[in-house]
Amino acid sequence: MSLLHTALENKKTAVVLGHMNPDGDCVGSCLAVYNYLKDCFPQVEVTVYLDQPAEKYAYLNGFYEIRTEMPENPEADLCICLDSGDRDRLGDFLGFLDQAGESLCVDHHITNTGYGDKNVVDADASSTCEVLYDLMEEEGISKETAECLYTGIIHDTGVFQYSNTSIKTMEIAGKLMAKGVDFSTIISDSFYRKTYVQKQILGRALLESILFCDGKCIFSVLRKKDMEFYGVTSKDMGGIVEQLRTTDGVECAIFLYEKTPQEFKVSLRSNKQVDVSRVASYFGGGGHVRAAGCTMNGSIHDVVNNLSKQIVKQLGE
Ligand SMILES: [Mn+2]
Repeated sequence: MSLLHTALENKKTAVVLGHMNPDGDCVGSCLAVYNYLKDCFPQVEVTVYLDQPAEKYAYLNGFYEIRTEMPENPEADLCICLDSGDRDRLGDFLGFLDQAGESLCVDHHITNTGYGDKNVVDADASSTCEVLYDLMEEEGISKETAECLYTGIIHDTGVFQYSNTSIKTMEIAGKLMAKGVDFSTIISDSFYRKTYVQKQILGRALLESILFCDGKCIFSVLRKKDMEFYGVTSKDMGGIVEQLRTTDGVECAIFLYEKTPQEFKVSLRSNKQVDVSRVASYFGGGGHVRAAGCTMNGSIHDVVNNLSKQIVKQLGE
């Protein structure tokens, strides 16, 4: 029996938590567990608590059952924490972790601190959904659960593109396809589809991008006044840095947006050579080898200058 099944033994209530600003893997894994428990453990009362996820995930069964407010008395026999590397990532719902009788953490972040009573962390897995698949019994996975798992996998792999995609990832995706998931629609509507203003700011970011370092690096920035003009928030910035990264000849892409005057959120991507997690951690951030981020202060000129110094250092190695 898997740790998920043993953790549910003799439990009457379970809460499912993810991380702040939930992404596709977070929403997908939380609702996968929700659907799986509803089907296979009907005696357990299960509730998902998350910050309001994006409407584009509304096709996932259980989306409208997600609770977004912390109750006064956070209590549960079992607290299942998903896709969250440490306690603080649980955000407003952290209180459940200490109140619950028992906790189970399922994750794929290499930095996971093992904060659960039981932890299933596989840093080689593409996504938390991939880890979850192994904890579930094949016969118990409905089409609805499969749609949730498939969504998490495509979001964390960039539709099977990033280097975290393994043979096993593809095998699991194949098994989920066999459950009848509408993969074309899921990929198109939840991953590639953007709102009109998201397309507009993407276009603007590309139009105003600047190549430097003999075309090996590219950067673009969105200022607060531009974000206000288009009526966009940080949530609308997804995918812009990826579009910069795939520019012909580019090794390293930088995308900045202004959070407050002179304070920038920095996203970094690289293709083969630069370890952007080293660059990001130098400035107090973190992430993965090919995708990382940090927050920096100063003028745009200073921020890009400081970043490029660290990048150029690695390009010369
Ligand atoms: Mn994930």
